[in-house]
Amino acid sequence: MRDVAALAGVGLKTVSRVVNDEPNVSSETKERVERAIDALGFEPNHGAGSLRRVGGRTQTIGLILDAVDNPFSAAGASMPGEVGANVQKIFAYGIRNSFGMAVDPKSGSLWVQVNGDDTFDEIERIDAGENSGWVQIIGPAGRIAEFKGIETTLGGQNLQQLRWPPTNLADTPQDALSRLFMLPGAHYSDPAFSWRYAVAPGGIGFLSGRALGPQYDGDLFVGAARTTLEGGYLFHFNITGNRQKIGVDDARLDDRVADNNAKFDITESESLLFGRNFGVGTDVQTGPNGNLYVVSLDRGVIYEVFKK
Ligand SMILES: [Ca+2]
Ligand SMILES: [Ca+2]
Ligand SMILES: [Ca+2]
Repeated sequence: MRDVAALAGVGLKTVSRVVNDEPNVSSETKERVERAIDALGFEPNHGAGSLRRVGGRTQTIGLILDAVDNPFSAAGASMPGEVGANVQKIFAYGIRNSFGMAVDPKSGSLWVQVNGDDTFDEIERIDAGENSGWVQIIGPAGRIAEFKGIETTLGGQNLQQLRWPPTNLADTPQDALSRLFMLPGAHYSDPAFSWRYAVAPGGIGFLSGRALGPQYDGDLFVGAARTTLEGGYLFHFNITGNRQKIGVDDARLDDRVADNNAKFDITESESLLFGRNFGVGTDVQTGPNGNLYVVSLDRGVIYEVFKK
């Protein structure tokens, strides 16, 4: 409003009179103010203006917040410079290596796939402010001993880098949880599903609609990043009615962990197998006709999955 007054060469009160269509303003002055309003793109805030006119009491509490959808807005604001600005952009962290991300069409929740090194690939529903645990934890926190046990004995006995060997991992869930770097506003949660030994999931996507039958509406499909298991599997997951968790049919998956016996072993994932020989599935989408489409990177094709 000050800028409008300056440009029009009038006082604030005059601008206010024009904005509120009050008398005692010459048509020439009114026109000048209106031109300045147009030039500056000024939009009067009548709510704010009314505060003064009703004697300062509206029975309304004003609250000034920045970026309420950002879980680390306050944490970032307390840190200097670019560090703070970047922290304010974080939605979730502690996520190791993800090739797949999808939004649940029924709930709006974000789901991701996480690749471990040799152990505990994950499927996760990611909330604002989540710390998924890497490097201290992957898979359920209660399985920390298996994570450490396998990574310290299998293959290169490392976590695909040399700075931080798996011998550094905690020995108990409590110790692992206490070591997590928690920004103010962060929380840890276990994955919705994981595999004890890596099966290298790839692209993920939800089927939206009943084109494949009502039983598949809203279900999650997971492609493979490697062709070792079933020539590139397509796994299928039911989501629970409240859209928060994965539903299972196999009692061995009640713990939401496929306890397979080696990398790329199907043990405990048999009930999830929906298709095979999709190659490296980098994307899974519902098409305009409601069918399921899978992008195969190594085959250079897009597969359409439809009901016969
Ligand atoms: Ca995790
Ligand atoms: Ca390893
Ligand atoms: Ca299990």
